[in-house]
Amino acid sequence: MELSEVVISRAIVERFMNKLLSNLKVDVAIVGGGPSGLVAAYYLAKEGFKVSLFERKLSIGGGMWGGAMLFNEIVVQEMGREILDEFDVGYEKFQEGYYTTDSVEAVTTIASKAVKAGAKVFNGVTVEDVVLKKENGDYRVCGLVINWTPVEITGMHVDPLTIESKFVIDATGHDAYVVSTLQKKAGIRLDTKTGCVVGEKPLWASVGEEDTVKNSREVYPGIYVSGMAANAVCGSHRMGPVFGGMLMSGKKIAKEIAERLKHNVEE
Ligand code: 48F
Repeated sequence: MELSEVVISRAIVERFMNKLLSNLKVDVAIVGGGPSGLVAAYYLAKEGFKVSLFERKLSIGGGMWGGAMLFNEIVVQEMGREILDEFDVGYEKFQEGYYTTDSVEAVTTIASKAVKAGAKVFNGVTVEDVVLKKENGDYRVCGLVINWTPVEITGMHVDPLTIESKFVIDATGHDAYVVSTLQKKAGIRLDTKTGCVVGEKPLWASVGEEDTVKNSREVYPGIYVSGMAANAVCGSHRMGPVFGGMLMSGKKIAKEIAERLKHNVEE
């Protein structure tokens, strides 16, 4: 069969446009495709909610690919083992309470489960801002402002598009980009001890890991933080190449958001 270049191009353009059009209004818009964002995407999509995930880079997986110092193995402590089991990620016991997994297997398996569960991933897309509106007298985050990453990198003056969502998750890692931008631009008070982004503390694995799950929550109406962004926003420690907390943080907020979506957002 003689292949038609026009058909190939039309197939891509039409399919992508349909995907984008059907994701302009979603239940949950997730920013960042690291471990916490991908796990949250999986659990929410599995419950039947409409979930889209926006990732600045071409690849999803965030900080998992490189293990530690490019040694591509990651450690998951007892806390996160249930996620490895649920996602069917192969792992080995190193010693009591410590498990290791090949980081490439972890990323590809977790990402595949999230996508197969129905989450739509838009890669090469940078979230530059949120949509903030007054609803019933109170401000609430109602969506995302997105643009192509090459537009951001080249600094071209090109206006963005917007996504409407019932909830946003900032899963952008150490920078906590979305919540930091919201706080700076809107001058609002976050639900943190200072009302602002408190900032990340130096490395302490145990405390950082426990806190990343505790801190994964709604920090302003309509916007949740997860993973390392949760500790950056709420002021706790980084934890280095141990991933149980990241995985469990995604599961925790997915459960909370799912409950709220089931019982109507405003409760
Ligand atoms: O950093 P990242 O892996 O986030 P995480 O889920 O996990 C943190 C761990 O990888 C590691 C750690 C382990 O204990 O501390 O650091 O908290 O993934 C964040 C993703 O968000 C993307 C970024 O490219 C990365 O893939 N991202 C960041 N800012 C934006 C963004 C943005 N403005 N728009 C879209 N994607």
